[in-house]
Amino acid sequence: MRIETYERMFMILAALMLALGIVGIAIGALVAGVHVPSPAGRVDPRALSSTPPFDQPGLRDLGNSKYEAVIVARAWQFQPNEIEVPVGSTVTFTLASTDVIHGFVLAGTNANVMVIPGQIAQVTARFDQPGEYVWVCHEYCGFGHHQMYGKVVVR
Ligand SMILES: [Cu+2]
Repeated sequence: MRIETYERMFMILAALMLALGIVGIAIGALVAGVHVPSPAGRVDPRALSSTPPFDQPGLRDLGNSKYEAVIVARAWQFQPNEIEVPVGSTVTFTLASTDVIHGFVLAGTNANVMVIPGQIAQVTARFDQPGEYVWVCHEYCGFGHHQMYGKVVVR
C-alpha cells in the first residue's frame, strides 16, 4: 500500500506529538511528583464531631513554622472560617465533610481539593507573603453554597 508523502509526514508528526505527550506525563508523575489528590484517610461523616482531630477543629502549631488547620465543612460553612499564621508558615489543611460534597480552593496557592463525605482531604500551602488568602467551596452544595468561604490571614 502506498502512502502519500504528506500523509506519511503527518502520521509521523502525530506519533511524535503523542509520544512527547506521554513522556511529559511520565516526567510529571515520576520526576516532578505531580499527582491527582487522593484521600488522606477515611472517617465516618456522621461521627465527625466525636472523631479526632475533627472533634476539635482549628489551627495547631506543629513547630518549626509548620501548622495543621483542621477544618470541618458542612452546608454551608467552614469551621473554623478564619485562621491566622505568621509569614513563612507552611499550613497543612486537613478537611472533612459532615454532609454533602464540598470543595476547598485557596486563592493565590495551588491548594485545591474536593471534600467528600467519608474521606479526609489534605493539602499543603506555604505562605511567604503577608496578606489575606480567601478560600471558597468550589463544589455546588446547595442553597447557601455562595456563603461558604473562609480566609487565611498571614501577618
Ligand atoms: Cu459549596
